[in-house]
Amino acid sequence: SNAPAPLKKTFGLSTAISYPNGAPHIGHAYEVIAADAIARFHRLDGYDVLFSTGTDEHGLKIQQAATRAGTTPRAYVDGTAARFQAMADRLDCAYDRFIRTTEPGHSAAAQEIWRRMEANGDIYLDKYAGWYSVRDEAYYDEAETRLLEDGSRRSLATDTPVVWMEEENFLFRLSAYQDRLLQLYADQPDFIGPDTRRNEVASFVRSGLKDLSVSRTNFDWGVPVPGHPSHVMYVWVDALTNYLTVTGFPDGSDPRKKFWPMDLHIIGKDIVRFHAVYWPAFLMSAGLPLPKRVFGHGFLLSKGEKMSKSLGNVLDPFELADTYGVDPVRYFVLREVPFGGDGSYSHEAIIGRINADLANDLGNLAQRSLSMVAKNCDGAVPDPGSLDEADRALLAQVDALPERARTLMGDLALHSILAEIWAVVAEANRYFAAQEPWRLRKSDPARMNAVLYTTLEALRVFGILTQPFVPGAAAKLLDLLAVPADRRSLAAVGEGGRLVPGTALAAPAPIFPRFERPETPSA
Ligand code: ME8
Repeated sequence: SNAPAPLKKTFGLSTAISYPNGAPHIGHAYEVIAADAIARFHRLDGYDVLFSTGTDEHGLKIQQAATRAGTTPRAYVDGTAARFQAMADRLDCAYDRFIRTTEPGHSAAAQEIWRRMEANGDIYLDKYAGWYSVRDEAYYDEAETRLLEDGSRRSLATDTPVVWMEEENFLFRLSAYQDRLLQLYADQPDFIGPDTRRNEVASFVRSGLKDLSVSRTNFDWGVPVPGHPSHVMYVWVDALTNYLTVTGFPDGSDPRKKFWPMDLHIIGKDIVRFHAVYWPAFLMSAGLPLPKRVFGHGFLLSKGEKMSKSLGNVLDPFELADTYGVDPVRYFVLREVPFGGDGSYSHEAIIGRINADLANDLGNLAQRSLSMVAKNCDGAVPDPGSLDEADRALLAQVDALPERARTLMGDLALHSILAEIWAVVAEANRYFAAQEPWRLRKSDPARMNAVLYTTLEALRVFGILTQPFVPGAAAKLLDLLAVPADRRSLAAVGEGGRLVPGTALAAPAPIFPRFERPETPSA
């Protein structure tokens, strides 16, 4: 018929855009992996998804890094931004858009939001003085700094060096938005997550907002302020606008316009204030809709310590992927760290997860059952005949997983989704051990077929549900089960998508090898 296809539900999400002033580290990897899992989950659940990530390339910090590297900011960021994109690719992150704030289209978006805020009367020129942290690209009050013995100062919040700076700057009337922001947090309790972050932000706003300096004149590596080319925009105005740029803003006819407002900004806990205070205030001022949710994940520590170049414990995501494999790294960070809290990486912990959860629990179950099918069922999906109580009980647990996962995804409890899938994997292992299909080959082959069929069916669902988290291994598992590409969505779980008896299966191959190398990777 000519009836138009029903409109797909949309889901737009972003990571923060990283400063490419050095090499990407495991914290950057963690964020893009988590966002990718969320994006993939929504695609599997039938949403039309826009998933953006990228690099935040302007500002004094980048300009200084380029100078130290003996090159121009442009040449510098072209090199370092490419590493961030290569990292996302290496980690199998299927972003739809990698945005660089030095793209010409992005400057147009930043200038347009500026013009709208100005037209609304929220931008004015004033003299600004304060303690400036280059690292944070932010001004602090004296009370927010501490004096060191050598006479220098540091920010109390971030422990970064600050210097006294006076500039004639444009200010944004942030103070005018205090009540509207508090109203927003009250009306939309989900706007900031997790809850602890919302409480912090709300009490910060309640304590009083001062107007925000939004232009700089002491360097020029940034987006020029419309009509005032001696000023560049404060890097956070420029950076936050990336979320609009990826939806085509200000071009109203861009097909991606439907993704604004975005459903979710995934960021780290250190930049919640920028996303939950400044960003909604800018958008309110510009008369644009607000994102639905900002979620601040925790920090990934290296053996319980903050990563730093001086401690020599900075983890290189490329090296981790080479050592352990992409899927194990993804699984580890998503399973080990409750999403929203802090977590710790260690060689021992990741090997524990690889060998127990992946190789043993899921990998062995697949290997054992598929080998039995290859040997005893002519390498084809067996005919289950009639299922008994135990078979049906396992399938009921397996089939309930998508709905559980959807609910947990609503809370962004990524670790809990994996825990629940693996609880059913454990159930499937108990079932397999209790049914002893290897004993049934001679005594009751029809029953053996039912047990193997049920086990393969459980594996099919595990394959479908683990795709967002371990896409490579899940695809391999679904290939081994000969599941067609168009039957791999959440909708294919359950009766409607059951394996078809007689379908030929390829020779089984391990999906999750054990990690055998005992030595730790070089740091
Ligand atoms: O903040 N563990 O860039 P960035 C987990 N350009 N996450 C971490 C982390 C760690 N150890 N270290 C950093 C910026 N992150 C700005 C963002 S958005 C409009 C502009 C997270 O390169 C951090 O919280 O310093 C942030 O979400 C992201 O990595 C990029 O950090």
